[in-house]
Amino acid sequence: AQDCQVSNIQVMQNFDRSRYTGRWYAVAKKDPVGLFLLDNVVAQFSVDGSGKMTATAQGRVIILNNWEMCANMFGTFEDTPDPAKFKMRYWGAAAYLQSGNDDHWVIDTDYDNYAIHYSCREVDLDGTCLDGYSFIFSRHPTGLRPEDQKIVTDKKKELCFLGKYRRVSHTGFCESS
Ligand code: DAO
Repeated sequence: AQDCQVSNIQVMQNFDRSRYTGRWYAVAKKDPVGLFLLDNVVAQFSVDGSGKMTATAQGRVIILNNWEMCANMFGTFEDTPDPAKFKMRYWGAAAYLQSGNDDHWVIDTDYDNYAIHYSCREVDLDGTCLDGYSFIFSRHPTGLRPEDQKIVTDKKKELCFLGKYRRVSHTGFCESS
């Protein structure tokens, strides 16, 4: 069931943002054009007093050609009519880090083990995604459980990103800096 039309992508049904809160480790990533977060990517989602979703994220980045650092990022999420589709405004703790406004869709999650995120930054004239990125998240720093791998592979295929992901390693880089 994949025609690669961004408008036909199925997202998580009845997404429950409060069950989604807490720490998620990125275990795989499909990069956008001009990739930013390289590895050691950990996101922490929260729901504030008014029910709005927010997040912080860390990850190793290389800026100004050759300067390696751990980026501290912040995101706020604007709700849309679909509970699993958000508009994410994001920025860095330092002005030279990337900032922007991206779609942020939760494609699938069991809340306790895995989550699949998707963002298309640019839809092509034919309705497919020209520039997008996607994170596969795990609650476990060690990676996905074997029983979640088939679900994730099937979803990668539905997103038309199968074969475009790379593994995101966790070396402790952002714990020491
Ligand atoms: O890494 O190439 C990239 C694109 C990612 C941009 C978004 C980073 C900031 C996210 C903040 C909180 C969200 C999970």
